[in-house]
Parts: sequence; structure tokens; C-alpha cells
Amino acid sequence: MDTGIIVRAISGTYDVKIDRRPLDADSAGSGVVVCKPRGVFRKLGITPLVGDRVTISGTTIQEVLPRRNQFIRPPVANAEVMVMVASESIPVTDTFVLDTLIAFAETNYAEPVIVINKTDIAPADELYRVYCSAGFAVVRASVVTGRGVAELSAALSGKICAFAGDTGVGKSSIINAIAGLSGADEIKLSVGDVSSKLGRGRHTTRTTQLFELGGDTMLIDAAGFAAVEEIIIPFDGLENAFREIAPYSGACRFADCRHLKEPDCAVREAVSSGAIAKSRYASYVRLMELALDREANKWK
Ligand SMILES: Nc1nc2c(ncn2[C@@H]2O[C@H](COP(=O)(O)OP(=O)(O)OP(=O)(O)O)[C@@H](O)[C@H]2O)c(=O)[nH]1
Ligand SMILES: [Mg+2]
Ligand SMILES: [Zn+2]
Repeated sequence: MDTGIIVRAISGTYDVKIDRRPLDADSAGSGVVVCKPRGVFRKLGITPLVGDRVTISGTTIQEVLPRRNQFIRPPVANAEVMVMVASESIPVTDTFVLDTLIAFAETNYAEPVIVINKTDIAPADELYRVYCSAGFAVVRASVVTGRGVAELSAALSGKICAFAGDTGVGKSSIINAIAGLSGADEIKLSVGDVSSKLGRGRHTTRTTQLFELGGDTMLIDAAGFAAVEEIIIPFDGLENAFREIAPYSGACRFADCRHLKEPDCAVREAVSSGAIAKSRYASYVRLMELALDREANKWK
């Protein structure tokens, strides 16, 4: 029996990187074993994910070890940092999608780091202002000029980091740039061509894959996505999923205020005064309405 980490998933097959065993002469080479999960996983509803720690015997995954967390988009487990790549050029980031991803990370033990990429085309000052003042780590980047790459690389050092964001926003390009900086020149992910891709919804990255950069830094690249319908955040967790909203909630007139239409709502007052960004509050409201709808239809 060996233990390892899933570094790649392709249609039901998993590449497992075996933990290093210094005393074992066989540990030379790539140390990656191509595995299939045990048949019983399907019956139990267990889907192994990139980032999972597993035990294997031969080429069979025997057990998925307990997870810190699991994500649907991107499909990864055990991410300590969720790197949300956004842009105000091509493609323009939908702030509702971004806020949903952030809210999910916040309630699932992953630290959100926001990268505003393609600043050589669009500086995206407003996006930067909104997310900085909400209290997030925000890095302004450009793979073309190299801006922000060293800063981001330092912020992600030593952690398991999954990259999320729309197709074409530059996730693979950024991972290449960080890998280059770290001297891991063998990592060269293929990068899309925006002009031929847009409109056809093509993804350049098709497989979810984990790259080790040394110093325990792991970066996970995955296909981009523009929709988040399948991400569910229960309404009782929503307030805490918005870190700049949570501190106001104690000051509302009603203890169970949901900050929608209630009178004397400290959250809505903070939105009026500009202390909470309108776009962030709009995302909160939309997620709250979705959560309440789900709750009302639970037994139907
Ligand atoms: N101008 C400019 N172009 C960039 C930048 N970063 C990436 N690009 C370009 O954007 C296109 C898409 O980049 P990718 O890295 O493939 O994007 P991705 O997020 O991995 O896309 P998917 O794999 O489809 O999810 C490529 O043509 C890149 O060269 C940037 O900072 N500035
Ligand atoms: Mg990609
Ligand atoms: Zn309120």
C-alpha cells in the first residue's frame, strides 16, 4: 500500500504521484502511477478529485483520505488557496460569478486570492478598488509585461492553490509565468488564442492538473468556466461568506435580518454610504434569493 496525491484526472483515470520514500530504490523516476478507483466508489458516490490524498495498491485507488474541502468548479480537493483570475478586457469578468466563487471558498476553508490579469489592456482600477476595500488580497497582473507575477508567486508559496476563472482569462499563462520564475521550466501549459476562441466557447485547458513547483507549492490548472449554477451556498452561511458584510449584521434592528428589505438594516445603510460596494451587495442579494428559493422548494 502506498499513499500519494492525485495530480491529474482524465475521464475516470487518475495519475497518482507517490509520496517520496527516500529508503526505497524504486522511488526514482517520475513516481506517477496511472490508477483506476475501486469499483465500490461509484456505488458509494465517491469521485476522486485532483488534490486528493489517496492510498493505492498496484494501480487501484483503495481509499480517498479525509478532505479539507472539495470544489465543483474547478473540480479539486484540498485547495488551501483559491486563485480567482479576473479581467476587465477579454473576457470581462462577471462579478456575480466571481463573488459566488469567493463566497464558496470563504465557507470552505480556502483563502481567496484575486488576480486581475491583462492589466496591460485594461487597468481595471474599479475592480481593484472594490476587492481591496472588501479586504481581499488582490494582485494586479499582466503576463505580457510580467507585472504581478513575482508578487503572486510569493503569495502562493508553500500552498496548494487552485486556479479558477473564465476561459481565456489567463490561468494557464499565469501558471507558466510563475513556473518560469521558480525555475520549473519544464512546465509549459498550452495557452489559448483569444480571438479564435471567443464566441465558440472553446476551452484550451481540458484536464485538471496539479503542478509541483518545489518548496511544497502546488498549482492546479483546470478548464475555465463562466457559469456557477451548480455552486450552492446555504443561506445561513451567506452572511459570513461576504467578509465585509458580516461585521455590520449585528447592528441591524432585527437579529434575523437578511439584509433584503427589512427596516433599519445596517448592511443596507453601509451600501448607501459606500462602505460596502453595490456590486458585492447585489451578488449577496442574488445568492440569498437563490438560497431562499431552494429552501422553499426543498420538499417539493
Ligand atoms: N494581453 C494579455 N493577454 C494575455 C494575458 N494573459 C493571458 N493572455 C492571453 O489570453 C489568452 C488565453 O490565455 P490562457 O492562459 O489560455 O487562458 P486560460 O484561463 O487558461 O483559458 P482556459 O484554459 O480556456 O480556461 C492567450 O492568448 C494568452 O496569451 C495578459 O496578461 N495580457
Ligand atoms: Mg488554460
Ligand atoms: Zn440587515
